[in-house]
Amino acid sequence: MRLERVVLRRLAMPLVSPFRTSFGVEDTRDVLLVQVEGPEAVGWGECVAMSEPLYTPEYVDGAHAVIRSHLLPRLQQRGDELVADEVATVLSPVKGHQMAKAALETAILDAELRAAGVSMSSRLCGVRDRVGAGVSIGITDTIGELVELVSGYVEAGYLRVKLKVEPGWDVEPVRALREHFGYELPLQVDANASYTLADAAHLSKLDEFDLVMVEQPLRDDDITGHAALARQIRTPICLDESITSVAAALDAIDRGAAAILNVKAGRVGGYLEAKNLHDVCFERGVPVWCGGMLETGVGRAANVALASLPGFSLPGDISASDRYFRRDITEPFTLESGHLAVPQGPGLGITPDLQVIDEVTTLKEEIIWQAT
Ligand code: OSB
Ligand code: MG
Repeated sequence: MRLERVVLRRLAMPLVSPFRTSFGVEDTRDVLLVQVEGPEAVGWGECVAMSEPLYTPEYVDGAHAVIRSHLLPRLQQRGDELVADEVATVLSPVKGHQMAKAALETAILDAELRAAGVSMSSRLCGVRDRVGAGVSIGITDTIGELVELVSGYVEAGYLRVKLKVEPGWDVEPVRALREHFGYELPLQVDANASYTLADAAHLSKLDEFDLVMVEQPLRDDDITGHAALARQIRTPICLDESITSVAAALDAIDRGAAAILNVKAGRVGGYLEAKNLHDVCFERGVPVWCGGMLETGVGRAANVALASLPGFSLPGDISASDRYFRRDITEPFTLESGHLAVPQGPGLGITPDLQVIDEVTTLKEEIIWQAT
């Protein structure tokens, strides 16, 4: 793939409402957008790293720096021969930085697929033309506020609700949602690593509410703890933060630490590795679903394509654009009977709106591609 220019942009995207988790509050999404340009096509990738290193060690300023100083120079050494399939291998000497690597690989893959006229969904061997939409609900000040918020999403047609929890905000809000919405509503919780194994007895109080899963109750590096917790609670455990690679996933599955996996391309270094992760889980009969990171239309398009693979048997954190943004930087994704349509056009199948992008751009850096 011949490339001539890379544009790195930082966008400030105001969220429709602040998103609160056990690790912090976000009211503006600081997006790092990667655009690669060649004579045949332009490709886009969104880096999902957040402003602060609280969810994972990566953060957006760090991702920006590692792309500029370490990742792009390595890719440029491959010259015109560079293809998306080898991006991960070329970048593998650089440890970690999966979200930065994923954004670059996605942009190059998108350009390649656009030039070839192939959609991301077909490249990943997707089998669905629409995917089930779930919604992730941040921590609210009161239970009344929570019930009102969830009512709106249920009325909009979301197929399942994920509630962010933390010590002090768990059993009572879950009880309130079950009392209000009944047991038909698929409901799950996400702790973002805010408990310890000493909380096992407390977490077992969630068992009576018939949750689809509890996501990442313990620390990222505590696979042994998750396996021990799995023996003490009935609610299935899903891992998110812990799953940084296919190898980490197999380890967690084999040790009984995870019954379900949240697949996020940014966390494992790209959509091609995310597909590999899906494939090993599918082979083993481990259900997976597509996680989200408050993406704009660029990242959302890629997530929807990923979720079209056959093993994504549970609704993902794939919401309509208006769940997060009043105005998206692509044509908005909308909810139709609880689903989002899988883009069918070449590459990501969306068209970034340069005028809207310019309006929210806080920093723009152009790099001439020099095949060294
Ligand atoms: O843990 O899944 C998570 C958002 C940012 C960082 C981590 C997580 C999340 C979400 C939101 O839960 C998912 C979404 O709707 O994009
Ligand atoms: Mg999570």
